[in-house]
Amino acid sequence: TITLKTNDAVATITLNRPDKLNAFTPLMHQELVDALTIIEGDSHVRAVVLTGNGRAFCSGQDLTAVQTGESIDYQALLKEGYNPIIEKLTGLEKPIVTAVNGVAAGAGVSLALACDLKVASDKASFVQAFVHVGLVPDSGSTWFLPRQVGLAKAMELAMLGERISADEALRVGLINRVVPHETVLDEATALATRLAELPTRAIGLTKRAFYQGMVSTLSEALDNEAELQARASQTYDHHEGISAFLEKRKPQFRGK
Ligand code: LHQ
Repeated sequence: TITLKTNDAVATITLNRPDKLNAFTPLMHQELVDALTIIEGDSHVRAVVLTGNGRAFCSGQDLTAVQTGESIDYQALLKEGYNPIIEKLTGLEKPIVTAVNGVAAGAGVSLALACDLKVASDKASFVQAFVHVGLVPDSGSTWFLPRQVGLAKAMELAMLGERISADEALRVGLINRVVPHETVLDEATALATRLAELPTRAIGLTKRAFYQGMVSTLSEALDNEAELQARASQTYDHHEGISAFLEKRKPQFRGK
């Protein structure tokens, strides 16, 4: 249900159920977590691209698999199926770029929101579809949305469930870039390749610092920064960055 390909320092995960608009199944949950675990343990991988095969990015939960809320334990489905993916994406100390190649709906939007940089095709669209099936936003959407677009817009997107274009998503701050449809994977891969050449340990720690900072006081954030900076200071790339600056040459970062 997914593919994982690694090319030099960039790993690409592709959701691969195009006939179902890449809707989630329990197998896909497991395969995504497994792929992210492999990426986590592979020190050669320094950046990740996440995209979808076919005309959609991800249509959220496969609705053909859920008839009614009575027969399936939704709490367990979220805690065991969806939440570990979101925790893995946000906890991975490597930058993740998503190439939103088409429509993202429901938990498919949450999936994109849990990535660090979001590049969307000009044909992509975003819909907080949960309300249309009588559900609350899940898989992190209640956390990400108000933080990324502000509470007023988050309420509107979630309560009305209107499908918004990539341009509108860019305007409200949901994504980073909109590119011509045919180029979306290339653009995201180029961005991931660029990130992979940067000090990716520091970038991973930056990601950690931001996520911790979102739920901490300023004093806690300051303490946390000091702790993470101590770790960053131990990296090869920090020393390389300083040396290159003083020697007036281009740094050669290694991601360690
Ligand atoms: C689908 C799906 C789909 C199956 C399109 N499943 N077949 C939920 C439940 C429980 C616990 C945990 O959490 C969750 C989280 C969630 O994600 S809830 C939200 C689930 N997702 C949705 O409600 C989105 C449903 N889909 C749509 O609204 C539309 O299909 C979108 C906006 C994604 C795309 O619209 P169109 O581009 O007009 O395509 P379409 O509607 O014609 O769909 C094409 C086919 O894909 C169609 O099948 P068919 O056999 O007629 O060609 C759809 O039935 C199928 N499909 N999404 N999620």
